[in-house]
Amino acid sequence: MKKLLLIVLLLSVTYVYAEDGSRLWLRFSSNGNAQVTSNIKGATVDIAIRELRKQWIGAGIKLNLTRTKEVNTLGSDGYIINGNRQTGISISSCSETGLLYGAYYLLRWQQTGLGDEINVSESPRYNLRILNHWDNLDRTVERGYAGQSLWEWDNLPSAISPRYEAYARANASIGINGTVLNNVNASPKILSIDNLEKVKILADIFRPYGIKTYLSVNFSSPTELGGLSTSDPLNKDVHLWWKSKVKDIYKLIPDFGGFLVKANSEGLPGPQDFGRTHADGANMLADVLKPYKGIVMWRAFVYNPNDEDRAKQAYQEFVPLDGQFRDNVIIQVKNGPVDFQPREPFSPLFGALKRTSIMPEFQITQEYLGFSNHTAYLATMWKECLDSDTYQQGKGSTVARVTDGSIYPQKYTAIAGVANIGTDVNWCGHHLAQANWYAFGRLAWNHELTAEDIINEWITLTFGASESKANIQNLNPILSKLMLESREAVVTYMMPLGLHHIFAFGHHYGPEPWCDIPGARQDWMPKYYHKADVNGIGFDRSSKGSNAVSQYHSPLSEELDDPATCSDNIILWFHHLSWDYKMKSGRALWNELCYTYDSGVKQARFLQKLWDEVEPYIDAERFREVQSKFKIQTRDAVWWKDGCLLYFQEFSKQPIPYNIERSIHELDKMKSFQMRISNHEKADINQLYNK
Ligand code: GCW
Repeated sequence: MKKLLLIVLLLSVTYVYAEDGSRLWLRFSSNGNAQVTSNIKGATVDIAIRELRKQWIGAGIKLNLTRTKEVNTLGSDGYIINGNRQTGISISSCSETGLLYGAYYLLRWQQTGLGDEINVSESPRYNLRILNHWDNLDRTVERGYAGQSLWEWDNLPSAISPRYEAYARANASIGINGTVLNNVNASPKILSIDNLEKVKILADIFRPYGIKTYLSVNFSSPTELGGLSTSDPLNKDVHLWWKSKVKDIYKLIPDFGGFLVKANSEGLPGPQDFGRTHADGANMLADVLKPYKGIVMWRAFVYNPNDEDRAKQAYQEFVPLDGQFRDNVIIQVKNGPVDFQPREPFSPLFGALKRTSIMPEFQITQEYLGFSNHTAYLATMWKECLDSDTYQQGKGSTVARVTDGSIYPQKYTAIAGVANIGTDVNWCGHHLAQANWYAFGRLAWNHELTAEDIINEWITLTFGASESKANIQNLNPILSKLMLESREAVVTYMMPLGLHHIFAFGHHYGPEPWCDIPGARQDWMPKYYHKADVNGIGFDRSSKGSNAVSQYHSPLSEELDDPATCSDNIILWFHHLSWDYKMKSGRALWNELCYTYDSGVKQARFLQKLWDEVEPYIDAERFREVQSKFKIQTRDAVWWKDGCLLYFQEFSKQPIPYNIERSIHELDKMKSFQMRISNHEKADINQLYNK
């Protein structure tokens, strides 16, 4: 009996200290001993007090949380913190949420060890910082690689998973203040009363953490759910149906955030089915939400299988509607004009819509960046987009500034990230992918932070608590180098020189530049994008081709139009170049392509080596799990290089330079190989390589 007890005890100790990644970056000490007081009471400030009491180290130190109108200028989420670690610190804000954000700032500050004096004043760049979950009611997650959906629809509203609150806390700690619970490919059923009662429970849990709940809606809901004969936005009954639905929602969730809508895109219904415009559709919903201060996030991800270059279509569709949207409509625009490729130029809609609110949409889940197998720290990619100059109102009109209200007045400013979260114990399917959730929140709060600032902070918070200071000092430079170079490595072996969308049809994991499905939509086929032929490769979007360059403002349009000035890392996005075209390096294009793929493989190996270097400085569990992911990533990089080079060689008809690595695969075998990965599964690597 004693033995058994001992075993149970040992097991529970191991369990408590197992580094399974479930605690994310929230590893503050739990020996708090400060005195925390506040001049107000409330559910949100109570969380701030609880967090600080539990985690702020400083016996006898007073921490004071004050709600005061004096800091109104910082907006409702902003705060001021000042004081001294030794003598006492005060946080002031005009709202409870501001106090909660201040508390998390303080805990981060304690953890990252920045000295004794504190004197900061913070307010977010975007008012609405929102996660989009592509979660379905059956708990599958579209493009999700971290298990099932967190939302247990079958058990709600009665059974409540402790993960709901943990999720809210993690988001609040990085300033995320909104969540769209369900997939933009929305089932009308989400709006049934039964489901809304479940949504209410989640909203109630998220509310004290400052998080508003939103839903994606299907534009045909009046027909599909309500039984009406039409969903025409200008039809009176349709309007009344939405009005009463919205009333029901606000009865249950008085601070409901609003709707996200994917309409007339990839087969989903929308106002154009009734001869109406996107503005007609969005405004009808905006009008019914307005009395409750709800908003509509209307996606600009639209393209049709016609002769027009897919990359141009969203701009063509939305620019003529500029100025026609209500002030509670925000057009949600993916960072690039095609679809979350590892590198895209920014969408030309940024800055071009001058009288319409617009918000960036980033993809945190790695649909086109190796799922949860590859390491790709995405803050570098998002910064590339946010810092891009649109020139729309002169030099310095960056994507960040044309969306955050600095240049154009917007009633609401917002930013969205497609979540990479699921039921996996470590939340994201890969320990290092947690950094992307973290980075999205931090950039949404302050897009001026650098990718490097954010990763250093994340490393200290995520690996710091369980390790000694000395370890963190050793770990930080290696891991931060790895993370900062990781996305470029993925770009280099997946889409060198701007080659894009050559992913395998269906799952978007591996390469399939040869893919040809008779009768399939051409703009879903890799050949539509790479256009390889005996003369050369690349999509001609110059003024001699589709002229997509003309959608960018001068001088960028001219820069992109000329291959001599267009950056090499995106050159085949904008140009079809001959195989012997002389690149800026002096090499012919074919050789450059070979060298670039090869350097992608080398970069993947380098990341793998860097990871092995961190072994002495982190726990064995996370080390091993990530190490095995790097094996997969490196094998995949070789697969990309071999598959693409051997295939494109059929067109270039030139040898692969001898000083790059020999291929280890046969093209015919690669071509006949069908990767059987469904959207909802992780890539099964045995399927990939053992065939
Ligand atoms: O990239 C495509 C994805 C779809 C997704 C769509 C979108 C939710 O492959 O799975 O659907 O984008 O953003 O609407």
